[in-house]
Amino acid sequence: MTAHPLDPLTADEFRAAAAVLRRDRGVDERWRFASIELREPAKDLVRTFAPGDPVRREARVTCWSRDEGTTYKALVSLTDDAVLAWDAVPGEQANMTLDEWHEAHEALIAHPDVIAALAKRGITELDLVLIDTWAYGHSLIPAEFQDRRVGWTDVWRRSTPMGNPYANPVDGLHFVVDMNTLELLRIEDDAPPVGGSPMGEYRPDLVPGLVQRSDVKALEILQPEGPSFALDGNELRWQNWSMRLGFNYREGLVIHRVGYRDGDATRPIAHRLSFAEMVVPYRDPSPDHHRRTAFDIGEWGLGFMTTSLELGCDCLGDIAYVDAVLHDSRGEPYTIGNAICLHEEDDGVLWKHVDERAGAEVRRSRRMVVSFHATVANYEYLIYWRFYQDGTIECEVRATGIMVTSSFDGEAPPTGTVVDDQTYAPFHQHFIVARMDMEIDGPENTVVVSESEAVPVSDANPYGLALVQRSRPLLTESDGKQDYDWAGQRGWKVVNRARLNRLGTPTGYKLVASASFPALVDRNSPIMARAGVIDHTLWVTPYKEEERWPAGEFCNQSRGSAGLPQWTTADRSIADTDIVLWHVFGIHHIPRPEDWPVMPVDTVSFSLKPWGFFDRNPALDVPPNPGRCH
Ligand SMILES: [Cu+2]
Repeated sequence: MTAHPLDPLTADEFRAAAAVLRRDRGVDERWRFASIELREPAKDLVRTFAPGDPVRREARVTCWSRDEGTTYKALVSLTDDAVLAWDAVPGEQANMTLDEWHEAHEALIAHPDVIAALAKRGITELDLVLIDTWAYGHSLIPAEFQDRRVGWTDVWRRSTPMGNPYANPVDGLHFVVDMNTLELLRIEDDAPPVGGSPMGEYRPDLVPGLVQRSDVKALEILQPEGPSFALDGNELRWQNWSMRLGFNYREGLVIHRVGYRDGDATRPIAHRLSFAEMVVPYRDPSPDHHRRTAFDIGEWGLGFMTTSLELGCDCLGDIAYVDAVLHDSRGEPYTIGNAICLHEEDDGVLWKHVDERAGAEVRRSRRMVVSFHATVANYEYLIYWRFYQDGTIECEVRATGIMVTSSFDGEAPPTGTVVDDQTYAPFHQHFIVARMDMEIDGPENTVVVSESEAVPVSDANPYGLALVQRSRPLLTESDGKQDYDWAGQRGWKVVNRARLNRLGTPTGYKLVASASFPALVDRNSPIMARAGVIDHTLWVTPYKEEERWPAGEFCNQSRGSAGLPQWTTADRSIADTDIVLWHVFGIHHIPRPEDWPVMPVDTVSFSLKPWGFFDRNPALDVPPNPGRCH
């Protein structure tokens, strides 16, 4: 039984979606399912849904035949057991699948030419070799392979069976592989540098001479009365907050229907929050790195990359976990246990004042954390959505894991940081695109850009102290392409101009950006053609159901221009309408020596802060810390 129309697909529903296409469209064992996901119902149906209402379920499916090669998109009615749409998408490659990644390794490691190339470098223990397939962009694919589904591989070598493969790059050796036939198309075998002897291990038993510090005492989080949140199906409620949790192959965690109870009513803030793309161009033109322009979401999928969490390690406290169900490339469901972590955290002081007569009033801040972790080959992304008692929503990303490295002889290349003996980590960038389908007090919202301006000295401003805010609404999509500007402290508010607060101003939420950086990419580069989204801090579009992927639906081998750059050429109105906010943020990663051999988390974030959404501080009613303060 489906409890709510936004609940993710169940294992049975994945099976049913695949079965309908096998029965009605001849999808046989030679096909792969790239993705199966819920087609979310229309927003007005969701808004008016009441428990017990009938629910119609539909699945979107992308699949292709390994023999014929054409990608197909299907819409399947699970309720009616029927195919509603079946469209060929010639010239596009579906996202990569984990099955292909594993199968490419198996096929290549058994190939005599691969074995010979490894032997030439003195590598004969094949069990220690990892062949790691990357997707790569269309214009970089050799002309004769352009019509194929291709992968480009790195080769890594473990020093010991449990050693870190990314500790030892097999420099200059790459395979171009047909992902459908698993045929080895080409070997790129450049003479490797002599290199040095880097130490790239991080497991304590493998780090020579490592003595773990002995002065770390136990730290336990106790919640004797249990947590303050409640999970009912996929609906999470905590203090005044409510939201629904979703999950799919591509975005991983999706948070729907975010609302805040204010008096008797729950006021909507966002219809849907997720990460819609992550683009990671490596900024090193050397043959070992020039094809590295990963679309971690569009090519690989944050959901597919999600890993299980472990109590006491990943999350601390009174935890509730939510499992996620996804599917393999045969359409068979599988479960990622403990995929989403729900817990509360103490967050220091929320507000405080000491009065000489009345003494101190101090409240501790607590936050509700909804998180998940994805491992994308060498890298980890830890994603935290945090909801605070003062109405703030904060989204934090922590990047950790192992950096890609190469060996060098002589001078280090200027496009990386030396992190070990004759070993460098190339500069690269992680552009994350948060998709925020906002709904401040209702669907019709407007974005206002505000900047601070110093007023010149004049009779009215004799001391030059006056500072004013200049604000204007963004009316069309071309207006909505916004860049961060530190000098003016530029910021953006999503407001509902039809809903005024006690002070007579529109209710709103402000996007507080703190991790924006310029793309610093040549306009004529292939990556800019494929990922034009990285060119702005903010994009605003009117909501359209099919506009979900900011760098295009099919990023794998994409040629370019799909997604936000294309949609926004229509220059549609974005005033007083159902808008989607796309925020580009991330890490301009100039590696540090300390990022090696495993990176301490590099943390970036942004916030959505109430700005006139409430009439005053909404956290006046937070009581002193139970049992501690008075
Ligand atoms: Cu990085």
